[in-house]
Amino acid sequence: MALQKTGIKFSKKDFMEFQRRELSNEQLLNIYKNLLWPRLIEEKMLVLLRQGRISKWFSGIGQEAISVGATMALQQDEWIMPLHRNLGVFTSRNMPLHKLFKQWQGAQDGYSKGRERSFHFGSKEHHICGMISHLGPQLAIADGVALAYKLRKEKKISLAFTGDGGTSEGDFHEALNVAAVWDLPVIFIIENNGYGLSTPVNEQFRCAQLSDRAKGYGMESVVIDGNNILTVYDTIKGIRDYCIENQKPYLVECMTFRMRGHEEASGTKYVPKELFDEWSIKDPIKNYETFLIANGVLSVEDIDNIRTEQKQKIESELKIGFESDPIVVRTEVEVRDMYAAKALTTTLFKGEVDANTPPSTLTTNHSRSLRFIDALKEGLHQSMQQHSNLILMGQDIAEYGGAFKITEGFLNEFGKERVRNTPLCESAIVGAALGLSLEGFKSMMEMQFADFATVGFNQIINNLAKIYYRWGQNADVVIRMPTGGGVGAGPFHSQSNEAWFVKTPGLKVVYPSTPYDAKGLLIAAINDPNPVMYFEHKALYRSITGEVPSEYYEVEIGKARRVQSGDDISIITYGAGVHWAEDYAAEHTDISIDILDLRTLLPLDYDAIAATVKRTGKVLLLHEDTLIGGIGGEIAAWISENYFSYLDAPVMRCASLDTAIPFNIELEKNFMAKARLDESIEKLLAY
Ligand SMILES: Cc1ncc(C[n+]2csc(CCOP(=O)(O)OP(=O)(O)O)c2C)c(N)n1
Repeated sequence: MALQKTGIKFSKKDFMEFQRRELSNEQLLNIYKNLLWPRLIEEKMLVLLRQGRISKWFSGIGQEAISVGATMALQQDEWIMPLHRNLGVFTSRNMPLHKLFKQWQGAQDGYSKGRERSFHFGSKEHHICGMISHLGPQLAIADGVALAYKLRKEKKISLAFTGDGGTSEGDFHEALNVAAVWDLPVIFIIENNGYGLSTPVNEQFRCAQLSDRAKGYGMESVVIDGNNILTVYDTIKGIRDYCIENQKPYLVECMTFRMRGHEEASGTKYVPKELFDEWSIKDPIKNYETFLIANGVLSVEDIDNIRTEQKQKIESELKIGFESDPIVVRTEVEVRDMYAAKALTTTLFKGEVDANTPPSTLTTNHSRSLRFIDALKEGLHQSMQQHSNLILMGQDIAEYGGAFKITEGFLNEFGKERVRNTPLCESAIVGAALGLSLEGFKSMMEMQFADFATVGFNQIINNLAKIYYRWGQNADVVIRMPTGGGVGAGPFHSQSNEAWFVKTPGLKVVYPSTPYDAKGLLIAAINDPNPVMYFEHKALYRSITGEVPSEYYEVEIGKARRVQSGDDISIITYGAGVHWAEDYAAEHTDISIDILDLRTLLPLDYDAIAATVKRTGKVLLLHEDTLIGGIGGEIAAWISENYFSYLDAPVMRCASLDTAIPFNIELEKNFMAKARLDESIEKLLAY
């Protein structure tokens, strides 16, 4: 294994001394064919691009040895997280060119049904995880996959790529740190090609080599010649065995150069010409051919023949690739495919109940009064018993039991592997949760406070929410979000941020208001194969009690609950708002109020909303979230569009002030929607 110690500066003299080691001629030839294949495909793509037959191209010319060598060093069923210059990963996993080509054309029968561009797609069959444009998020997904391998004691590794530019993202730091702390078998490869788009490395970082950073994570690293296919192959193969044996991650910095522009339209004016001259001498393919000829493995004629054969194959594959039928647009399929269908087996649990059955009729036995927080805890506990593949992750959730003590005692019962403290790195943990999904695990991540979801926002919004639609991989993840104010906790421990997620197709957003729902909806969220943002109002944890069956049951996601019926006005609400509405109704028995608890904000229960509108004709939307952009506006618009003729008054909203949440309890009271509930209802009644 051609390893150098961490921190050794890369020197040019290390280039292109090929070491064949124990590789047979046949193996050397196989490596050559794999190395040449993406180059010839790319050369053809550049022609097609000029002819306007494909739309965009990110070139990996000059960097092929890294993708090809690394992929060949792994087993076929080990997950790889490639980026936009890694055509060699896709080709070395033997993905048929005609289908790749259909993908690049946006055809229905490509890998993403026309929904994704260039290299932003994956394939479960090939164990390739599709990138999102943001680059860095790929790295933490590799952590999750490696965790899955580790938990199953499989002798496998995951491998993620980053460019030099991507190493400045927080995601790089978070993913490497988590891999180190959890002793995960992951190989992180940096392709240092000198530029991040137009920005040279001396404007990106100050360390001598990017691999120097490994030391800060307590990780080993090496710098290698990324243009030498045998060095890459041999190094990654050796590191793979080493990391599996020792259960640890490794950082590999591959020195290389981007021989074309960032993407084909952007040019290379900012790159000094001498660099191209210098690096064309180090071309990975030319050099390997020279080596093969010099060692009698291939003749010049053999090489010509292989090139001709591959070019012919490209032409015949392209012919098939161009044969796609025009895309058939079906809106219902597009909308449906934002979510994975729930497998029948997961819906048929004993004790499953209809969403509108009152708690008292639910169970023949064992219903008792529990606090909201205890109901949550019970739902989570029973889910851990139900699903041996459910992993809990969050800050301080193990020995400490979590900031709100919801997982207290779980560690003793379920062990450290399944109840995992995390470093402060929300983005990496959401990414790792996704990685666990790739390997069939379920996970629940506890945000210590819903406010901190901002730090994991990209992974939630762009990866978890969209991955199923993009290439059919579901994100079987629940993120618990302790939310809401009324507890004097100030602007960053009290926000109602559910609306940020409600406008993101692909997520489900659940928000219980009673102990009964808290348990049943949490169980349903964990059974759901899609990403669920599970909001739990902190002020309800210990202030609300209610009947909760002791058995394992689901409350159906997407079904609202009629809290009480009335004829004068409707209050549509959720979370703490349900209790405000109930308190108001109890104090104003002369007003007949229909109260609807939404319970799920995405997807909304439009039938239940319509029913209450028809019943009263006067609707108030009540929520603790601030007014502008809150879900109340969305529901109001929907009612006006669809049920205008039933209305006897404008649809009204009662929400919190459009300010941050203040700390002082009097200021906070004034901020809260509840402070304006009386006047809102009076106004509505006056119509
Ligand atoms: C979060 C984010 N910021 C900016 C971009 C725009 N962008 C795409 S690729 C790129 C350069 C990446 O450089 P590097 O990581 O070195 O990879 P390379 O393109 O050189 O292979 C930039 C700035 C992006 N896609 N995502």
